[in-house]
Amino acid sequence: MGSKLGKGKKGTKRTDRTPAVDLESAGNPGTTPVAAPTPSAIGPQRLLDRFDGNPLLTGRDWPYTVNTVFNAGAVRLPSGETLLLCRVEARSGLSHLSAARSPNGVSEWTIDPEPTFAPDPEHRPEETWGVEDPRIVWVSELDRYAVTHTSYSPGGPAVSLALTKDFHTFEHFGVVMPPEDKDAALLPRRIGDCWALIHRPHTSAGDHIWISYSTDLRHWGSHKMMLEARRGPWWDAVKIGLGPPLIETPDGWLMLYHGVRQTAAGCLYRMGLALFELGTPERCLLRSDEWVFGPTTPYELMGDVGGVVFPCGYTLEEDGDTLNLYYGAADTSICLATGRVSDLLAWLKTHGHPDGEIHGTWSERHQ
Ligand code: BMA
Repeated sequence: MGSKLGKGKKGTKRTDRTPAVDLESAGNPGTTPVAAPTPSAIGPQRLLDRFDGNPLLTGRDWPYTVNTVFNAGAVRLPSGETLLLCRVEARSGLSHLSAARSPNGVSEWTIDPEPTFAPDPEHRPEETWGVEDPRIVWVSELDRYAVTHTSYSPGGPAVSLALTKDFHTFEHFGVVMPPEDKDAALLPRRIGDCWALIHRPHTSAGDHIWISYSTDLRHWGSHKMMLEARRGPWWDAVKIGLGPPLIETPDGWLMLYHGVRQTAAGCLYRMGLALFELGTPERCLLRSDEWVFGPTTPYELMGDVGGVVFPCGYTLEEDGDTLNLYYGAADTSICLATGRVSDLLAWLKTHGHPDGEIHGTWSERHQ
């Protein structure tokens, strides 16, 4: 029996997306004319609306004593339930993963009464210091969910892979990318003959996003850099890493990635967008110069690590377009923001450009 939580909130409430400048110019003929809003005036933050009932889950909701819960992988189960595989940080500082299930993705959470996926250092020494930050992908060919997560030990953070059908038992593949490496997700299908894994190795040359290929999910090669952290004052200058698993669209694989900026007050974790070629996913078609989602609310600015939004999972509604983005806030809670894949893509097509270049808009390049 799990712990049942009912916050009594039904569905996500989308706030009015119409920008204030638009209302001023359209509705007040007597006032000084205001220029029509440009796309940048509308603001990328309008692409995602925070759920009014945020945070969805905190450590106080847990059926046992914990420090915090954050950075959850997400999936919609065949039953229609939303399952979040949550990173749970114990008061020791070490993390494990626990499943929370909800009929509507926002309330009435049933949380596993014990850790769903506890570290097992005796059999998996790479988990001596815990398991963190899962991403979940349904892989039809395997008839399994692929869970990629950080395994942490004195050897450093590494990427591990496990397969599961039910989130009760897991088949552990062990470390698939050695330290230091994090922020990994599998693509849901093979590219040609190969599985593809996106991950973020830490090297002396920086923390960039890479993709690697394998025919058996155990031996990985053909490593290629996919997206480079920028430098200097950029919002994604210090390091970048994959957010949730990639979203397949007719235009390419849509990536939501986190970028880190080091400031005098600490690090800021924000989210940006990039698009990659379907058949050659290491080829970046478009990348946003601006972040689209960043910490602004008290629950994102204050907590164990303030100034962090860290999405690891999403679900799509039946229309295939409405996006429920689950993110960790301030390493302290699990929150939800909703948007539309089509809006993110449209914004990226007008605001993005091929990585490292500025060559006009998507439409200009595709005439
Ligand atoms: C990253 C990861 C995340 C964490 C973030 C902010 O390096 O460890 O788990 O949310 O830092 O602290």
